[in-house]
Amino acid sequence: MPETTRALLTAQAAAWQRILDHPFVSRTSAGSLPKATFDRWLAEDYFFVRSFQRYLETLSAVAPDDEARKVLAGGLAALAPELALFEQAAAERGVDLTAEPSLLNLGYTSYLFTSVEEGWPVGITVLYAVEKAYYDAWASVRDTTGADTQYAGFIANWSSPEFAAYVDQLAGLVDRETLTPAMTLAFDRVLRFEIAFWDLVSA
Ligand code: MP5
Repeated sequence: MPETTRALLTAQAAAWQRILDHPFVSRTSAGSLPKATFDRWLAEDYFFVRSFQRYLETLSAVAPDDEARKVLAGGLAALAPELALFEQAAAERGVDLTAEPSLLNLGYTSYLFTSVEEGWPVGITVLYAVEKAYYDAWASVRDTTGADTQYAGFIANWSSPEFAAYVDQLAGLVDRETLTPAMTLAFDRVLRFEIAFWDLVSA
């Protein structure tokens, strides 16, 4: 049922555009993002990704079959090099990765865990929304930035052909489900969290 992801994306077209048009994204592309803003994102997102790792393990435990478990295992495997990328950038930039996360970040990551309790269709919808948002945002940076960007590692991490294939596989898992109001709400919530996360680090 490819119409499930199509319906989710169509209903959220305006919010999706706000992610792509967010000043954090456009300034990252233009090379005009203040260092402090990127550094704030780095520390907040490190906390997010470490929580996300445990969330993905929790979601895998309720995956309905081997196909789904295999896709999620691929996502989990990518997180070790991703965390290493954050740690290297933080060391180079002098960022403290142990800083207290914002309440927004705690809310977003808590919501990820809560969503698993709503069952697989909502859980996989949330995962798809989280990853698709980052794929589209970083693919936009990739397509609009210069070759001398300092963010090459992060662009590659979320906009590589491998990550694109992973997001497509997640879409395939969502498209096995019939759309429910709970899935629509979960998708909408993730987008609101994503926009608020960019707003927070840019403030
Ligand atoms: C992702 C992220 C992508 N790193 N941070 C936010 C706020 N949203 C989405 O997740 P992952 O685990 O880095 O692919």
